[in-house]
Amino acid sequence: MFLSSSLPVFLLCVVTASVAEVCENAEKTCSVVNCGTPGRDGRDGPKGEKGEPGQGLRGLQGPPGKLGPPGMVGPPGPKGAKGDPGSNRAAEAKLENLEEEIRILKTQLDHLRKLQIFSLGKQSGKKLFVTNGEKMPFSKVKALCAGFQASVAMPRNAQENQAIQKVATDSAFLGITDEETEGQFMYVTGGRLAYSNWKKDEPNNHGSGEDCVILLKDGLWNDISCSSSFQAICELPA
Ligand code: FUC
Ligand code: CA
Repeated sequence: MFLSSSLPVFLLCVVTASVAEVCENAEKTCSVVNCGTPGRDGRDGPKGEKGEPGQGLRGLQGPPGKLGPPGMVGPPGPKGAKGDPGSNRAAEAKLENLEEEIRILKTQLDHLRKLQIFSLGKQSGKKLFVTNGEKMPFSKVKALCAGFQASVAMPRNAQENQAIQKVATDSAFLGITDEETEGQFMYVTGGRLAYSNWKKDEPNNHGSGEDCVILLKDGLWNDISCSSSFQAICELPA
């Protein structure tokens, strides 16, 4: 019944959209009075915003996981900028004084070296043999020479043997022993003998054993007990 009476108004609303006032009035009228048969469903609207998380059966948060392995060391960073020039005057002055002292000491050392070479008759390119004239067991001779960054005298040729002979005022130990292998004489600094000047029938490893070597006054060698005392002669490098 009311359907037939409202339809023209509704149609008017749809078709005559230009008459806004009429439409408004018609809608008002329709909402109250009912404007008849509803139209077909419109298209789906746009998707709505995401909803709030649900309140239902959510589990409790688990314990934190194990610590991971350390990361690799990164490449070195860029070089820093150059620092400011020093400004410590006191330190600079101290350094200058030290440098001057070093210059003086070097001059004095050079002077002493020349004097020593002259007084000991050292020839260039040749070892320097020195002694304090004291007699002592072989172990003491080794320690004495080591204290001067030197070795016990080791003649490697006839010329060196003669040079030691000139320095010695008595029988003197040589830096040669067969302590490691009996009968195999070696330099205390290592290596087999390059030269020898044994006296007739020596080495004989006499008595309870003779592992050390002495240079006799005539320049010949004899093997002797290392615990006996003989003159200490050290050699400094050529
Ligand atoms: C000879 C030497 C020994 C020792 C003895 C008294 O037999 O070979 O080394 O000097 O004399
Ligand atoms: Ca001997």
